[in-house]
Amino acid sequence: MLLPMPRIMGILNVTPDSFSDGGVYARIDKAIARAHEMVANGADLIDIGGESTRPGARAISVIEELDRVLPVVEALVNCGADISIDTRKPEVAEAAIKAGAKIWNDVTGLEFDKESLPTAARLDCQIVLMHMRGSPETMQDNPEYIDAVGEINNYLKGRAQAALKAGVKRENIILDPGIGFGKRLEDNLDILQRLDDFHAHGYPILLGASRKSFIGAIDGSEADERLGGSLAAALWGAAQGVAILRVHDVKQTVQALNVWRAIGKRS
Ligand code: HH2
Repeated sequence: MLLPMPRIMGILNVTPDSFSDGGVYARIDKAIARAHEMVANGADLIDIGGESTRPGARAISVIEELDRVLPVVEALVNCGADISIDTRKPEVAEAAIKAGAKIWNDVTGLEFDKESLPTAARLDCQIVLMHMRGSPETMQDNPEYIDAVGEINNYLKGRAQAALKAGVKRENIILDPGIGFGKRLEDNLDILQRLDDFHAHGYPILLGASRKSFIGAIDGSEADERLGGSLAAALWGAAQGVAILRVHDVKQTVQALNVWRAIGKRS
């Protein structure tokens, strides 16, 4: 049996808390070196983000975000992987796509700004529409669902319809249930358990479970101790047919997938 191989999206956070040392150029150099390392390790896509979406994270201006991400996008357009820009701001997405990025990854499902939908249609790039309950500032304040998978799936269907209505091409849409964004442990586990349900609308699925706090909620581990849990979630996602895995640990994820697929070939 030939098991599927999802595309690997390596995470590149160009945020001060991720790359704390040195001035701007040192930070950019470090970010670029990290991206090249991920490509050498098998990343198909590099997801560049300049604004942290951690619960309670501080929002930053368009200018500040562009200063952080644009030089990195420009330096990486020919790095051997497609560039994705992780932003909720249409101005940032537009500048990055014009600089050569191929994907707009929007954790707000194109809801953050009234210009988001028309900009997405105009840019004619791939769009990741992710589900989040509330905003990064508020999302972990007692999120509650009656049927997490059903409610998230309805939301994603609605956002895909809104995107289509605005003129986004069907083949450009990718959906993401948004692990950890306004979800309790049981909601994250339900999403993973029923990942295949998100294929109901016929769009590719992206899964971002890498190092997320639901792993720590299971075993008490800190973010830098969650490689094993991240690999378990990645293999689970691959078995459910997700198209893209968003990960920090590219090399280890590729190895896990290669071993899993080699075993699968024997049956
Ligand atoms: N998760 C994070 C950021 N962007 N985009 C998509 N499509 N799916 C995700 O699950 C997702 C995402 C949060 O993770 P990380 O980049 O590690 O942290 P931070 O936002 O604090 O930089």
